[in-house]
Amino acid sequence: MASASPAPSTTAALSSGGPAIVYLGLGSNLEDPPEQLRRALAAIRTEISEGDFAAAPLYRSPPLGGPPQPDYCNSACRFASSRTPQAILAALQAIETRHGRRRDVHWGPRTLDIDLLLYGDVQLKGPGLRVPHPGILQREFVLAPLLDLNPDLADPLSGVAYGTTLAALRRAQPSTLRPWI
Ligand code: A4P
Ligand code: MG
Repeated sequence: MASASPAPSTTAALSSGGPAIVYLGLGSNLEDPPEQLRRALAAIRTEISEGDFAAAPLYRSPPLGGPPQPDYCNSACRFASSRTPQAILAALQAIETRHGRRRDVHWGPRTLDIDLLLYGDVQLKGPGLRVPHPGILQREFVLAPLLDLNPDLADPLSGVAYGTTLAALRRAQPSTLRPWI
């Protein structure tokens, strides 16, 4: 499902006044996780993306935090959008709800979780929406698919390349990420 086209520059997208380049992270560990992600990626492509859509491969990773629960299927996608970050979050939550998402246990098992990881270089610190998503820097299952989509991506706050962050994470602890087969 990955696209061969080069990743557009987030800076160029916003400074030109055009659509923002948006990156999302997806996760599922209930009710056929890879199928949940494939259906969600198709819905994002047809309902939200306005172009330049690309999806990363599917990965398997052990659950980070929360109660004992099955392994996760994780991935990420990228697209251009002229919607606001808030409107994108609302559209993502509608897709999650259609996939039977329930919010009863924090970090509990879920049919589908879609996080807004990056919206160009924009920084938001509201109670209902934080961008860049605060979990990016600590999570191999987020960083690896992000870098599949664009190996040159850097943290908008610090300017540090995500590739450097991922390499440091993997030096600190062995990789637990596997292709989803
Ligand atoms: N919210 C704020 N900023 C954002 C954003 N950038 N994107 C708010 C999406 N949502 C954002 O999210 C709770 C609230 O966060 C939303 O109402 C929204 O307004 P949620 O999806 O309802 O609940 P959650 O996912 O349980 O909480 P949270 O804190 O978002 O958890 P994460 O960070 O999504 O982590 N282990 C593995 N291996 N793979 C995983 O995918 N995921 C989690 C959940 C834990 N462990 C995991 C994985
Ligand atoms: Mg979430």
